[in-house]
Parts: sequence; C-alpha cells; structure tokens
Amino acid sequence: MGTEYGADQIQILEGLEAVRKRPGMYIGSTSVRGLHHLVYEIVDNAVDEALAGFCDIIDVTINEDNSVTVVDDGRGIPVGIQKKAGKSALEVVFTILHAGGKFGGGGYKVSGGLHGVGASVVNALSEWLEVEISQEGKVYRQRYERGKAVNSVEVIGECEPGEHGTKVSFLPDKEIFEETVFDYDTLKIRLRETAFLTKNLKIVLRDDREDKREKTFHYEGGIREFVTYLNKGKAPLYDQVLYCEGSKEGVYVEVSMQHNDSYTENIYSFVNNINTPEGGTHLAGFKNALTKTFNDYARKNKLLKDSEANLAGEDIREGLTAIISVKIEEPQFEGQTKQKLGNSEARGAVDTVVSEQLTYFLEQNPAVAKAMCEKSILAQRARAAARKARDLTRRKTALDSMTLPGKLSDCSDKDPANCEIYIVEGDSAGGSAKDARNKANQAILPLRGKILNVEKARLDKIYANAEIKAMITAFGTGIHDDFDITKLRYHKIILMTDADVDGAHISTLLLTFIYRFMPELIKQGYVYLAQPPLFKIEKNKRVWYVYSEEELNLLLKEIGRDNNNKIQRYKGLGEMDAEQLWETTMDPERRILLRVTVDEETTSELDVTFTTLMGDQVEPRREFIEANAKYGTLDI
Ligand code: TSJ
Repeated sequence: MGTEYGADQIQILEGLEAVRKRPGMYIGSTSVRGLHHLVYEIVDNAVDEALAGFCDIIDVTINEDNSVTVVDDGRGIPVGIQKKAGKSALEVVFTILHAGGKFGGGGYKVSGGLHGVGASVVNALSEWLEVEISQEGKVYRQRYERGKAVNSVEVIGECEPGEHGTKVSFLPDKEIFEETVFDYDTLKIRLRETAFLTKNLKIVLRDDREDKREKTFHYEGGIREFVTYLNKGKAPLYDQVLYCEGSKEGVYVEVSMQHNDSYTENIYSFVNNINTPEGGTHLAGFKNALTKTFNDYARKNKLLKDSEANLAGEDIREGLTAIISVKIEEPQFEGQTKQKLGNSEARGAVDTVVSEQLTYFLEQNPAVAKAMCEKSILAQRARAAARKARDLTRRKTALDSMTLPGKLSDCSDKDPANCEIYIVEGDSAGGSAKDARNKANQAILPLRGKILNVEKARLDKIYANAEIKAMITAFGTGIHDDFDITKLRYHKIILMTDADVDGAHISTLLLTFIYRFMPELIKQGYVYLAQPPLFKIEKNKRVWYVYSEEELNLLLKEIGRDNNNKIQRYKGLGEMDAEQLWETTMDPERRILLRVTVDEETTSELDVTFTTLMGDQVEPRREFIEANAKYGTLDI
C-alpha cells in the first residue's frame, strides 16, 4: 500500500471513526453490557462457521490482562487479496464497516443481526486486536490498534498441512468503555445458550485471571437439552422432551418443549441463534399450531366434551417450557428494539412443522397427551374462576373509585415522580418504617410473612391473595391486559426485607410476582431493593454501619479489633429503631438502593435464576445475592 490515501481508504477511516464516535449505535451501550457484546460479536462469527458445517470447537479465554482470545477450528478467514479492495480479505473484514461474511458468494447462508459485520466494530473499539489464521500450512498474522492496521498481513510461521482455524485476541479500549473487566458468569450464561442452540458445537470458556476457571459446553441434544436445563429443579409433567424439526420455504425450524407442574409459561424464541425477546412470526406460528393441534386432539379423543369451550392458547401453555429456533437467510427484525421477527414465511413454516409432528406425537403417546390435556382443562377452569374474581373487583373499584388497601400508610404528595413506596416484610418492621419515613413522599405497605409464590399458584388463587391484591391496588397500574404504566402511583417501588436468607427469599417472591405480572415496572427501572446494614459498630461513642462481612473486616482493620467496640449484628429490620432505620436504609441522602434490571441478552437464564433463588437450597441464593449486590444493580 502506498502512503497516499485513496478515496477508499478515507472512507474506511471514516467508517471506523464513526464507530468510535457513536459506539452505542453499534453495540448498544458502552456499559459492561456493551463490553460483553464485543465477545459475542467475535464468537458469533465463529458460530456462523460452525453453522456452515466447518467448525466444531470454539475456545474463549479471558486473559490475565482482561483481553479476550477466541479460537476456532474453522476454515480460517480468507487471507488472499480481495480484488475490489485491493487488499487481503482478512484486512477487509477487520477494517471495513459492514464487510464480512460474504466473499464472492462463498459466504454464509444464515447469519444473524450484525453477524459477519461485528469484527470491524470490535476492532474499532479495541486498544489493540490481533488475528492469526492457520491455512494451507501457513500461519498469517495482522495487528491493529484502535481499528488501524499496524502492519500488512504477514506469514509468521508454519502449521500442519491439514490444520486450519482463526484466532482473534483483543483488548477493549478504556477510552470507550466505562468498565473493561469481563465477568466470567455473564459470558458463561451466553456461551451456554449458544452451545444449546448449536447442536454438537463445543464451546470452552476459560478464565486465566486470578480465579482460574474453565467450563465446557457441548450438547449433542441441542435445544432438547436446553429445555431439560430450564426445567431443572422443577417437576416435569412427563419424561419426554418433544422435538420437532423440519424445513419449509427456506426456513429451518427446530422446536423443543416439555411441561412442568408450575403455572407459568417459559417460551424462548431465536432466529439464527439470536434471541427474539419480543417474539414475532415464528412464535406466532408455534402458538397457533399448539392451540389448534391440542384442541383437535382433545375433541377427537373426547377429552373435551362437545358442550365445552375450546382450550385457550394460554391454558395449553400453562407450565410449558419451550424453545423455538429458526434459521433464515434474510431475517427481518421489527419493533422499536428490533427484537421481533417479521418474516411471514416463518409463521407458516413453524406452524406446519409443529402441527404435523405434534399431531403424530400425541397419537403415539396417548398417556402424555392425556396428562397435557388434563392440565390444560384445569387451567381453563381456573382462568374462568379468575375472570369472575377479576370482574368482581373491577365492579367494586368502579363503584367506590380507588379503595387503597387498609394497611397502606400513604404519602401526602400526589405526584408519582416524587413518591416512593416501601414494601416491608412483617408488621413490626412495617411499624418502624412508618415511624421513620418522610410522610410527604414515602408510603409504607407492610406485608405479612412469606408472600404467595406466583409460579406455584393458579390465577384464581393469585387474585384471591390479600398481599397481592394490596400491592396491585397500591401500585395503581392494574395487571396484564389492564396494565397502564401511566397510572403508576410511585416512581420508586422499594422492596425492603431483612438482610438474611429469608429476606432474600421474600424479595425473590416479590420480584417474581412483579416480573410475571407487571414486567414493565422492572424494564422501566421503577423497582429497587433497599439495603439494610448487616452490622452496627460502636467505638468511643462513634457509630458505623456496614453492609457486608468484607466491609466489616476492612473497618475493623482500620479502627482496631478490640474489646472496646461492641459489634451488633442486625438479625432483622425489626431490631432497628425508627431513627436507625431512617439513617441506614430510608434516608435518600444516605441509603443504598439497588435498581433491579433485566438482561435481555440472556432472558432464558432468568427462569433458572428464579428457580435457584426460590428452591430449598440456601447457599446458592446467598451467593447469588452477594455476587450481584456488589455491582450496584441486581440483574435478575
Ligand atoms: F469475527 C471475526 F471475524 F473476528 C472472526 C471470524 C472471529 C473468529 C474467532 C472466527 C471467525 C471465522 C471466520 N471463523 N471462520 C471464519 N470463516 C470465514 O470467514 C470463511 C472462510 C472461508 C470461506 C470460503 O468461502 O471459503 C468463507 C468464509 C466466510
């Protein structure tokens, strides 16, 4: 290459400059989330190679300096000169925005979102990036700094004649990212999901930093095993995981499903391995096939009498865990966040594949079919009862407009933007909170003991529950179809429970309720966890409050560990008087609040998280809360 910049080169620089100027446009944000996105972009390119049938293993390592290395055993990115650009295809992939994936028709049939595009974006946002290609007996290498090649593609050695693959290492740019430390668990969740979605692909994740760790994900059963994983810790209704597979109109369809004995539906849909949290045509096709096939079967086999109404889709999906995964050449994403599949051919393809294979399965497995139908019929009855109960409460509210719950100590300010509601465990803590609060803008709603687990109760029972009714009326938004965020009465909903395992359990039950019935409250950031202190330390008339064991040890190191300090461990909120509660947990100037957020990237793990948190095992729950508390937000 000469020293003079041609028009093409200038465009290149402008392209990657644009990425550095507005990174959010390309990777969502420059927070930790965006940071991890860099790894997904690189890994997804290797996964594309696996989907094309040329790669079996992907190795991901977090190196000691927080750089990441991704290695695959695919064909290796082509290194030959690309005529149009007048340089190595490899360099084109890493330096030209929107390049990649396609080399004169030799590209991938399916790839998602930014796939094949992301390499140059990652390069632009990295302090340095190095790529090594093994191909036809030679090892090639190129290095870039902040998106610019610092040398041309050079041969650095030899490899075995049959050896091939791509190795990419990069260090995220500290000038761009707010946080540059990778989180092993975050990568683990996403890589596990990718492995489930790509049958037979083996993904190894390694952490070479202080806490050396390694994990291999390899699922021969693909999405079948995904369903088994999601139902882990729950009671499946039958042994089999149903699996449907087929191609139609250029859409490759895979569906796996199994009911458990809970009452919530957990359906996750993907297009070209990309999560579609908002569903779309593939999900619609699945739901349609399921409803139609079940009603046909139930009628034909007299499980549903002629006089009875059809089962509704939601009745059949009660307790259903399912994965819908389609592969399409040109996916069209719709909706505000572009997370919804729009291709109409996907609807028909999924509908046809599922209808045919599910009909066959039900005929072959009458005992399973019967169990499914019986559960659906019970759901149908509960839904009818719930509707009655709901109509009743609606009529009541219509009569005496808004009857706030008797236990609520409301605040006087009526502007929701200024108002907070503390949901407090137990009447005694509720009493302290009531005395402690700022009456102007802090409302208190005490709840008695453990609230209902909405995953283990049907709608009719949920609507009849006093604590749940109290929350619904206090929040003011209504639920489900009636949900209206503009009616929210408090812009901070603060869950305040004891700083122990039981308290964490109650928080989880509350979060589960809110997530299942009013997910928008969490998505829009209105839900918080209060952080009461664990210890009070007094020495020479001075007082400290600390929020963790680590903090306690640090403090004791500082002030000296001797008999003169009286350390008090708070077993519960109830042990604090109103003044202490105000100082430590409720005073906006001094308190710590964790905002609850949801990582859309890995929503499927959320269900596993809830199951873990609510199961009988105490240790995983405590670990989870501690691990997540330190980040300042609790990412459920
Ligand atoms: F993102 C990336 F570009 F940095 C990257 C790409 C990172 C990693 C770890 C792997 C890859 C990658 C790309 N692995 N394998 C490939 N394959 C190709 O680029 C390739 C190879 C051959 C042909 C062909 O038509 O012969 C086509 C392609 C797209």
